[in-house]
Amino acid sequence: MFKAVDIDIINSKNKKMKNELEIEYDYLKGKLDKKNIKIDEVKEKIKQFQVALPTWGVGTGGTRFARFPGIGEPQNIFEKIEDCAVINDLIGITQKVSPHFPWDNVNDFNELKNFADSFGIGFDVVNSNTFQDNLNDNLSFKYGSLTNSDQAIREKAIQVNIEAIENGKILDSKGITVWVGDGGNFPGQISFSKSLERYVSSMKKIYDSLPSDWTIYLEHKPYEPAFYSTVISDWGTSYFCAQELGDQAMCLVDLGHHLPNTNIEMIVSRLIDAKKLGGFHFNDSKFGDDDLDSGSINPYELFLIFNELTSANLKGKLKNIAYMIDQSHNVTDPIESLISSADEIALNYAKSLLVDYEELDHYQDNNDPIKCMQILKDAFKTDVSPIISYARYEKNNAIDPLSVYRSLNYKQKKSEVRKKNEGNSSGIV
Ligand SMILES: [Mn+2]
Repeated sequence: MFKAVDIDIINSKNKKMKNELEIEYDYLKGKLDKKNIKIDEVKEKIKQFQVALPTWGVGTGGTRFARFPGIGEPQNIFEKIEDCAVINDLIGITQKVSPHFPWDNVNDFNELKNFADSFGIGFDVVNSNTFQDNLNDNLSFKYGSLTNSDQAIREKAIQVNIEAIENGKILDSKGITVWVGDGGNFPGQISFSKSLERYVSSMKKIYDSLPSDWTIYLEHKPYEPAFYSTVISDWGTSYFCAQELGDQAMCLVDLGHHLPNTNIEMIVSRLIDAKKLGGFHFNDSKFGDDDLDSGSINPYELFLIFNELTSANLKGKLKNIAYMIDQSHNVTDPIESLISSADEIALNYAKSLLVDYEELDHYQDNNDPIKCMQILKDAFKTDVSPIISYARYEKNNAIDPLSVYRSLNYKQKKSEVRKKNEGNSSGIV
């Protein structure tokens, strides 16, 4: 910790802001006291909350039309770790990164682990990529990977996943997320039935390679890159496959992987009751898998998702949920987007902790929709930012991380030492 950002800079900025923060915190404490909510307990939960950063998220993203590289962009996994460490030194709730293989492949994974350790950064769930071709052979993923009609190509896709697990073991990861872009662009192009059967059969081979303390996360998505049908298109298919695989297989909900207006919070509840909710990819969207910053479009949806999680947690129904950000930052400095997104996620988690679930239960059972709606709205409308800022202050992180980050002139300095990325091709990384 505090190798990427000088702690003296954080402390001196905090010193100037502390009085104002205490006034705001005490004011909120007074308001919450009246509702019998103990502000310090909420703050302690926020201090323990963690959400993982995606290594691909610190590079400038792009659309399928173009990419506009930023200055001082990280060019390899080591530089990505450095950027993630800047974020974590400032906000303290992002101690782990989630790598993507083979994008983040290195020759020596022990060296990578030691490097990350020196920044106080650990490794969360690993991700496998079989949605593009990475090796110069004739086995292409153009027509699918784990579900390809050619067994040799399926075996190659399985191998990519097994290698990701092997890399993750050295990095002390405890899970792998599998998302496949497999599907069809035309009616009749693929057999729905055969492709699902091949998926399950391929996944069973990957599942058999899992260490006993690992989880495999299945990520669904309705469309893109395939635009007519996708093999793991929705939570129902994901749940079916996770059941087929066994106890170590769980479903992962990427907020952007749903059609517009889908009730994602209800899907969350269903998966909790089915004991198959494993993790999240946080982002926001307006139309599709837009990969916009968490809470930037529909913060109320984010709150309602945490509302389901917190309510289930109080009933003892929740365990080991892997929280991760999965966004593409096309027009912002990715570091700024990730600071703001992690903040938004923590804010909405904190708001869910203000809900009196016994009271909500009471009004639900007594068919009082207005009171039910108001209970949730009251929590959502409460400005809990002093809690988040105070939690950061007590962990020696920045009260106002964005202003500290901007004062560092970090990307400008990095642009003088990092190799310039001339690439402006499309694609997410
Ligand atoms: Mn995702």
